[in-house]
Amino acid sequence: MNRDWHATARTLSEALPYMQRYSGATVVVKFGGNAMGDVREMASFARDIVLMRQVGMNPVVVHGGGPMINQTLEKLGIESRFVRGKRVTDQATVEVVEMVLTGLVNKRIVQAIMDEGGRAVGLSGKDDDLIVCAADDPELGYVGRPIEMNVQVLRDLFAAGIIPVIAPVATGMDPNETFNVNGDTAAGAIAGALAADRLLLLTDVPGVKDTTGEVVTQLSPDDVRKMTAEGVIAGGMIPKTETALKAIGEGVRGVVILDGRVPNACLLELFTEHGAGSLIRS
Ligand code: X2W
Repeated sequence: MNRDWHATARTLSEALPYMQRYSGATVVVKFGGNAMGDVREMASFARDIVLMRQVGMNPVVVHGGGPMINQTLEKLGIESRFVRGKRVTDQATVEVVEMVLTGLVNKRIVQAIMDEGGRAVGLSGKDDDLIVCAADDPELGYVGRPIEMNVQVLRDLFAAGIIPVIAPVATGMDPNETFNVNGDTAAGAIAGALAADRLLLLTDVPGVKDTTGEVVTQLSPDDVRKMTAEGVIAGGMIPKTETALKAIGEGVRGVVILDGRVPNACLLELFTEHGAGSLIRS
C-alpha cells in the first residue's frame, strides 16, 4: 500500500490550532445506543476519546443503550413502551434498565477505552449522588428528571487523568428509589453542571436538516426555536434540540448533534475545519 505519510504529517500539523483551542476544555460526549455499532466502531469511538484526553482535554462519556435494554426486556417477556420518546418504566423495567446500562453497556465502554490505553472509570448517576432526580411525569413511572447535580466527583477524576463513563441511571430524594433517565437528558444536565465547552450528541443521523434536507452546520437557539415552530425540526430530533437549548441556557458554550457512526466523528468535529453535524450556539 502506498500511503502518503506527508499527508498524515500535514493532518497532524493542521490539528495544532484546534488542540491549542481545546486544551483544558471539558467536552461531554453522549454516546447513544444507536451510535454504538459493532466492536470496531466501539474501538474507533474509544480511540477518539483517549486522544482527546491525551491532548489535554477533559472528556466525559455519557452513554445510552436503548436497543440493548429492548433486547433484554424482550428476552424476559417484558413489553417496551415509549411515550414522547421516553420509556414507560415500572419497577420490573427499572431493574432491567439499571442492570443493562450500569453493567453490560457501561463496562463495555470502559473496557474499550482501556483497550486503547486510556484510564476509564464507570459510574452511574447514583455514584456520589452525581444525579438526583424527581419523577418526570406520572405517566412514565420511574423516569427521572435531574433536579440536583453533584459533579465534584468528575472534577476529581479529571485531576487524576481518568475518563468518567456515566450510565444514565439516578437516585431520587428517597435514596431507595431508582430512576431511568433519558441519555440525552443526563448528558445535557452533566454538561450544564460542568459549564462544559462542548456537548457532542452522537446519534444515527447527520444533524439538523433544513426544508431541503440539507444538514445545517451552524444554528443559534433562535433558529432552533423557529425551525421547531415551523415543524422543520420534528420527531426524534426534538428531545435533542431541547437538550441543546437547555444546556446552552445553563452555560454550555456549544452543542453539536452529529452522526456517531461516521468514523472518527469526534475528531472530525473537534480537530478539523470541516467539522461535523450541526453546531448550536448563541
Ligand atoms: C432510556 C435510557 C437509555 C437511553 C431508555 O430506557 O431507553 C428513557 O427513555 P439511547 O440509546 O441513548 O436511546 N431512558 C427514560 O437513553 O438510550
